[in-house]
Amino acid sequence: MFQSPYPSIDVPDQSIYDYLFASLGDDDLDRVALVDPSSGAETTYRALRAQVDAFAGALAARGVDTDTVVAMLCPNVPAFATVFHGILRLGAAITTVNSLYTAREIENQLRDASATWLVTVSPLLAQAKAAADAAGIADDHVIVLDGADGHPDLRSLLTEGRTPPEVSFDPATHVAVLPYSSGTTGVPKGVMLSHRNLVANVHQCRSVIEISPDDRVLAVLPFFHIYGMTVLLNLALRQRATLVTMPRFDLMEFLRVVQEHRCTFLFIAPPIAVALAKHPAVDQFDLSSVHSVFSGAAPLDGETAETAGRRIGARFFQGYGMSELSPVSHAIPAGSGFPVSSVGVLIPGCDAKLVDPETGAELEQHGDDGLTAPGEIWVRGPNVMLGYLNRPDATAETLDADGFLHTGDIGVHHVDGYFTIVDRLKELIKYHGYQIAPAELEALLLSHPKIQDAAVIGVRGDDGEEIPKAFVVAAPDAGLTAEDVMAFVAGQVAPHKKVRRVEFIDVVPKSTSGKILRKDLRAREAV
Ligand code: 4UW
Repeated sequence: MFQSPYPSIDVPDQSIYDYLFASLGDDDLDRVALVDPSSGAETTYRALRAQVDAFAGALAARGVDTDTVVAMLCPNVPAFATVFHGILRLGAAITTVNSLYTAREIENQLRDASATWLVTVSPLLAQAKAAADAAGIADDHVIVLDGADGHPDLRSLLTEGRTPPEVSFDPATHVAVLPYSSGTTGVPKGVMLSHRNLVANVHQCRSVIEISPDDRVLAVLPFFHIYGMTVLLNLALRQRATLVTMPRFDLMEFLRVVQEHRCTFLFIAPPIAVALAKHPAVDQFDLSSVHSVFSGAAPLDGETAETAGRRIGARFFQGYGMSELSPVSHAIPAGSGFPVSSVGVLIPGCDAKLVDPETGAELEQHGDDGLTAPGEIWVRGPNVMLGYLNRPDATAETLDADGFLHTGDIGVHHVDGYFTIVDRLKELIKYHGYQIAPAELEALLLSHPKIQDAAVIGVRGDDGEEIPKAFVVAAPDAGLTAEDVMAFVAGQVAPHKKVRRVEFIDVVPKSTSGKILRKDLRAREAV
């Protein structure tokens, strides 16, 4: 077993609200917590806490309590922090929805999570309302932050000036958030993360990812995804840094905001590292304020990161995690000198095993190259999820009796203490850091009247990025084209889930028990 090189930590026995806001000192209150570059509006920590309390009070007055699940369909705007922490303060649970989701995808999540409230913004109201109507959520439970007829809005809720009630729950067992993840297999499932999971992961990260109160942290990674949620909305706010919010990624706008707001710390996914390394526009901006860039959510090419780092004069780091780990388990510590192609060390409080997927044997010996053989990474720690919502079987397949979470990722360990991710065992596909569950696309493909069978795997696109490819068995004489298949899927899913390549085959390879033999399809791609 491998252990974190850091001393063990005591996770405070608190709600995430108390951990972030009850601990605010007098010196922190007038610091700027959030900046909205579109208006220049700033929110101090004092104002943020007051808004969180007022929002919690207004929702409590409408019956939201520790049994309520609230869905959030909202891009990165400063009010996200108010709503998110206001709901958590009441002990209600939040399920965050990808803001690019279609009505169908939103409805699925609302239903699966049993959400009875939805918070959104007016540009997303059409799909939000269609989904809410279908899931039986009435308009007075659909809050439109910037206002829409017939819906509560943020300003009116805050100006009620209510005080939130005292609530009590056990931070160790009470669900705080329900992000959705497909885990190692199947369709997306609600990942039950407790208050303790969220508090733990921030507490664990604080000594490794060194954000200071003087940092201006760019918040372009979405708050609805676990990476942005924990590292930006929780860790950066706990460190009393300033978050500069961006509702969507656009390279020119990204560069302009970094320059104008003198951002110091960037959290990115690998495609942004590629742009920083290669795009000509980067030289037209003054990015000298940036000292650190952290990449995660998908494999980062070491050379690309080094080129980008030299070009903008910043240190590049990498972290690794997954929704089920709240999400961080590994990160490169500042000053460690570990290669940026690695994911660094186990954060405090985490243990890990590397397990040979064929034999189940634990891999611990380092070879002459300083590396172990590749094995599946299993992680244990206070950040490991409670389980999947209403899915005891999937939970049991992922979380073992000793408390280890089987990540489905293949890594190696270096004798100096760092890990490198080398492959993925599970079905999951990542497009620009976002999850795609092959099982979800396969079910959708099978709903097409001219498709008899289908299987989806991740392949490398022309630019080396992972993309989903569908293998389709068409009905005889169907006259179905690859374009038809792609258009059929594109009409029903968020853009990142689009099928980007199609191959027609005679039969989908399956095991005797009917499971798709994805490795056979992968082998077919390799030749
Ligand atoms: N290299 C290769 C990586 C890497 C990776 C993740 O959508 P989820 O559930 O969660 C995430 C979390 C990303 C993240 C967490 C904490 C952190 O510090 C950081 O970087 C600073 C990023 O994406 O997807 C989880 C899956 O994404 C893949 C891997 O397959 C994992 O199981 N993944 N990070 N550095 N692959």
